[in-house]
Amino acid sequence: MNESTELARRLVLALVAAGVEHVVHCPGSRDAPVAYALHDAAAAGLLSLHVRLDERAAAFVALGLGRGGHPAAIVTTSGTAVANLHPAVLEADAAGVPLVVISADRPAEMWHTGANQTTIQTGILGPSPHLRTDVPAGFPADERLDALVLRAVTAATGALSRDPGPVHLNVSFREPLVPDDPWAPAPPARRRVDPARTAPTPLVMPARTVVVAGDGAGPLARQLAEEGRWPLLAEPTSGARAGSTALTDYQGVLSGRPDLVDAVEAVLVLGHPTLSRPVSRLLARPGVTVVTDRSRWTDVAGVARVVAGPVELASVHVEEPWLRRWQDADRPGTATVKQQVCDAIWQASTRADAPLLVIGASDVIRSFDRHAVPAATSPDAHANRGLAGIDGTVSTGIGLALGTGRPVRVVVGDLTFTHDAMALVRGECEDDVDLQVIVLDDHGGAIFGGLEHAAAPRPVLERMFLTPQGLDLPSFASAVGASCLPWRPGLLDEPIVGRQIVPVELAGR
Ligand SMILES: Cc1ncc(C[n+]2csc(CCOP(=O)(O)OP(=O)(O)O)c2C)c(N)n1
Ligand SMILES: [Mg+2]
Repeated sequence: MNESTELARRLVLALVAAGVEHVVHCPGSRDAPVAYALHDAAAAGLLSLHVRLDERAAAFVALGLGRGGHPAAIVTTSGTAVANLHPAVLEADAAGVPLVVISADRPAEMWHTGANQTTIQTGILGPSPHLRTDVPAGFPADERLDALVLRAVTAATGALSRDPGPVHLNVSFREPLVPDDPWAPAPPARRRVDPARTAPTPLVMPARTVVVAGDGAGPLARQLAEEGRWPLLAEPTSGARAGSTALTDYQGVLSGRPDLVDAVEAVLVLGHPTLSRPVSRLLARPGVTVVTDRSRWTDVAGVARVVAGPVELASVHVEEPWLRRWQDADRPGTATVKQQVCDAIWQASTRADAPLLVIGASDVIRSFDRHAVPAATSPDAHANRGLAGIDGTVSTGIGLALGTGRPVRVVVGDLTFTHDAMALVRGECEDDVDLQVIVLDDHGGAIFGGLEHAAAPRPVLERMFLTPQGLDLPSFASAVGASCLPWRPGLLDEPIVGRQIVPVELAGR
């Protein structure tokens, strides 16, 4: 067997052994040894393979797989292909999502020679990868490679470090790049590192506490708020915006009722809150306790006491009127059409067997945050809040659908959609996904019209900030083979079949 084929086959088996069940592959020549090995491994039922043309979108597909609990690897050829992974790698780092990057490279003797498609790929993804290494051509294709891959996957999942994120193996292949024999691999024995276990830390909090649940906080935030009978200020993708203590327009309460804010004795923070300035001000006060399961936490003002999760309340002194005062103050104003649509989508997403929800950055997630009324259960809602980019959102939804096998509803603004629209192209050999993209079209970046830039002269605001793109959504849908459905609330009760674009025309001009 030739050297590159041997290395690629062992690499693929090592990924499977370490628990990687999904691989996203982008075509090229230098990564051909891995392409053949992946194809054979998928044919043998060892992994699910997804092939995508555009590395930038592909990396967000892999990120979406990781978000849905299916840590994925992405394999690319050399050159600019690798640099296209950078946005998703940054998001994976900031949001703590496992992502295993494998870039193919030419052997070191060809670096700095002007050889085709050859650049310096060592460190090309900057400081983001939690483990990064070169795997030179001729690296022993034995248990030493298995161990390296296990280390990389363990670093990606954060099983030991509590710091999940991206890792990068830059693997060089020497020609020949084509296998000279067929391969029918058997499943390798699973190797995994058991996660560290921690007993719950007892937590003592005063009666007048409020709980802030940012992105990814999880159900513990809701549980603590309900045990302590504390108001719960939960973002849409916290996984905690539900139950008897969750408020709807907590931003409105924080801005409009300084008496309540002044009475706060302590703030308990879980997850990564980013959506509102009133919450940022609350988190800059004394008495903030952050509970974190990761080795990172959110404390922009630098004032917080930090407690490693999980936690349990040591003793609870309930002061029932405290919660009631907040609930009485929670009176969302009249909703805009965008906000009404968001609340309708939210309610539909709380039903049993509802599609998974992906929420785009910008004004869209803030519309959910102001107006989505908490129900008995929280939707399974995701957003790329690590860096709050408007890129890769459709691809993230596709990855979630591929990993979970469930339909996904993506709700985005018009610019966020346009940024990642080509992700809706389906390769002719690839499985389709059940993915509905609801595009809240207000002709540009409405968020800027609500910021200080609204004061700019209209032509400046329009050209430099709003930047309407005028994408013709029905024509685009037909160009990529998706269906285009007119918006109506009843649509939310119907099953999602195939790729669908649902334009919602909003007054924006
Ligand atoms: C990759 C990236 N580029 C630029 C930005 C800056 N940005 C934030 S919101 C926004 C406009 C988004 O507009 P749209 O998706 O239509 O949402 P809307 O605010 O209109 O609801 C831009 C350009 C960003 N967050 N991410
Ligand atoms: Mg918009």
